[in-house]
Amino acid sequence: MARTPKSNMPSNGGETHQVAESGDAATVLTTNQGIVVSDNQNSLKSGARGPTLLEDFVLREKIFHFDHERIPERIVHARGTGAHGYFEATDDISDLSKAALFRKGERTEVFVRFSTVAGGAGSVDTPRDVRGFAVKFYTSEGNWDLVGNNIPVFFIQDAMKFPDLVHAVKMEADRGYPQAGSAHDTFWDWASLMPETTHMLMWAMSDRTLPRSLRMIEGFGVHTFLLVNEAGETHFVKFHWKPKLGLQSTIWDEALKLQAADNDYHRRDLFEAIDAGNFPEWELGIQVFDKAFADAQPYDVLDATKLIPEEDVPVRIIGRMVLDRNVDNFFAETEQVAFCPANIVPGVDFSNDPLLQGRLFSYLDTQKSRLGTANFHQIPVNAPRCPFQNFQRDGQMQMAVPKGRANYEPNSLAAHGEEGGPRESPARGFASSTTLSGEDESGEKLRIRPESFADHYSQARLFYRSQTQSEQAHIASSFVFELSKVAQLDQVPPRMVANLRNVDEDLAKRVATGLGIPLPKAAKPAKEPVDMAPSDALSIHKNMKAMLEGRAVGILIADGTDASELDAVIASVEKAKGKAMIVAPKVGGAKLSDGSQRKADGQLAGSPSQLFDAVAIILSAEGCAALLKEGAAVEFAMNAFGHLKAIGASEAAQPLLDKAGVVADDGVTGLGDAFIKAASQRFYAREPGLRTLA
Ligand code: HDD
Repeated sequence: MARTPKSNMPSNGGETHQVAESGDAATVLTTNQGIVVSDNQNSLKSGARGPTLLEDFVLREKIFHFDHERIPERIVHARGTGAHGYFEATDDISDLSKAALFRKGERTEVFVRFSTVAGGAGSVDTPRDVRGFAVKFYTSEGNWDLVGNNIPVFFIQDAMKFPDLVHAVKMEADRGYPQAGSAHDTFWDWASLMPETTHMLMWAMSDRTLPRSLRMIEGFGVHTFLLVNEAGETHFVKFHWKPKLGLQSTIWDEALKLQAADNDYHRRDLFEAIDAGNFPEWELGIQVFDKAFADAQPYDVLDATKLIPEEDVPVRIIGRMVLDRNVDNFFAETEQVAFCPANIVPGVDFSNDPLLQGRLFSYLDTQKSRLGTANFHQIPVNAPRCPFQNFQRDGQMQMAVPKGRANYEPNSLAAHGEEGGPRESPARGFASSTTLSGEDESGEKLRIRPESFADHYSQARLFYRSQTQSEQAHIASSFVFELSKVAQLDQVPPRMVANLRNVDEDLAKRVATGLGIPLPKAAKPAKEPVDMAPSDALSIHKNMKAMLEGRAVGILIADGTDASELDAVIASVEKAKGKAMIVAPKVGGAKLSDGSQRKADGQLAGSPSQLFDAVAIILSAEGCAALLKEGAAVEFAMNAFGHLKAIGASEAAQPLLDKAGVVADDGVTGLGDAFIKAASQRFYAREPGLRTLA
């Protein structure tokens, strides 16, 4: 019994058929072979209640394709989010690099993917974790991938140790947990046995790993690279991304509560900002230095566990990057984008950093396994925007259709009037320049770590001593938190604290006291640490910008809220370029003092204050009385206070503040200008009165 459903006519299952309005080939649903589908609801059966027929190619194709939708997730950095944009060179560095993308005024299309490291693709956005910051520049001379992190150093010095690091930090092999976090036995067992991780651990235990927004993180190329100019002269270089919105992190309790409030906090924040036209922006900076400088340092510039203090080599800004377009399809673009540090353009080159050298192999290899074919470079998000051609042929999922017989060279096919294919260009081609970098490139074959990599503590100490008191307390407390999760309390934490004694005696004592263990003997360092001059660039607190731009203010209202007070707060938040979000007990909104109904952006139960940078609580006496009975309202104020945020409140809201334990300080204000000023910052001085930090 054939059925020909009409537009939106319910089928026998009560379902809706949405039928193409016209026969236009572009709007009708088809199979992958282009056959128009007449019914996308019912499989082909022998009789209305009979068995489904194998002949049903529409069903088979649909299920077959669905069965193969997932591809292996990235072994690390599986959870990420991406966006398109452009890079614009703003300074002339032709004396340093011949790369076309650095020509002043040149605009280059980019794709950026931010990620967490340890968690799976379905994990949350806000664990304590390093953030990946990978940029693909589609330059006119080919693709350059700068695959960095939001931390300028790394856990290990040699790529040989990468699988061990990743095995130790990811969920434990036998039990499959914990997901997306380093606070467990195997990570700290490994890390405490690897003193070279100490500097990176200081960063990982700091608030750098708890960013408020991906728009508020720095990015670093980590390794020392080379810049090469037209004359073939080389300089060492480190790359830095500096966010226009300044640095901002959450605090630990807030990050934990964010995991409950919004698993997608960072990707939503990035997507919505771009969608609203508030395009995130970073400056690209370089630290350039020569061999004489490198040789004079107490550390080795080829060691990825070391940074170069900005006070020693200032960061020179040479361009800006703007992310101005969200992806159209998450899988096609963000999931399939394939970064390879080996993708490099003339004018930039690799150094002999042994971690970088290992990465040059690893990424190409992983893309083949993840994307299934050596032709992954043809996927639109990966394909260069400049012409590319060679004699590589065939392979799975070959999309190009090369013409003619020229799939080898040398050939003389052109002499017979045939297409001879492309040829190498010594003048324009990439020529490795490492012989000019002054590094050791000859000698015996050795499996050895250079002596110059032996100091594992001086820069960890530099980092710790460059932090504010509040930041130091956060670092000490994170060590205590993470090591408290380790089951072998008598083994691993003492070993870790023994390492920390080489960093800073006070830090080691705080961690030991916080854990309630005796202070162990200091570990014997491979090389005695030295004191370096503290660097302000390493502190988040010294690099925050007091601004509402890019930040959100949550405004709690209820029935009876004064309409003019509410409108005034919204107007002043928006004037300061912040985002005002109304929260009410019901998403339909509240009936204001003037009788009007004001819709809410979020329902109180689902919009806790951790989602916002500051809160305003605008209530009438009756509204406040009603909210005193709502746990979520009390927590709204309590957590905003606990997370060191500004709270601007109407007078009638005072009983709610009292119940929430909010006490007066600089961050607790009325609703006027004082609130807007306070809302642009956090109140770290409040914290010692609120919780015990190590
Ligand atoms: Fe890596 C992914 C950053 C060391 C092997 N890495 C990956 C991504 C970032 C980084 C941002 C995600 C890229 C994306 O969004 O698709 N990795 C780093 C940094 C490192 C580093 C800054 C040290 C300075 N990585 C490193 C080493 C190895 C790898 C030493 C192996 C020897 N990394 C990989 C990988 C991944 C990866 C397994 C997983 C998915 C991918 O490559 O595409 O190949």
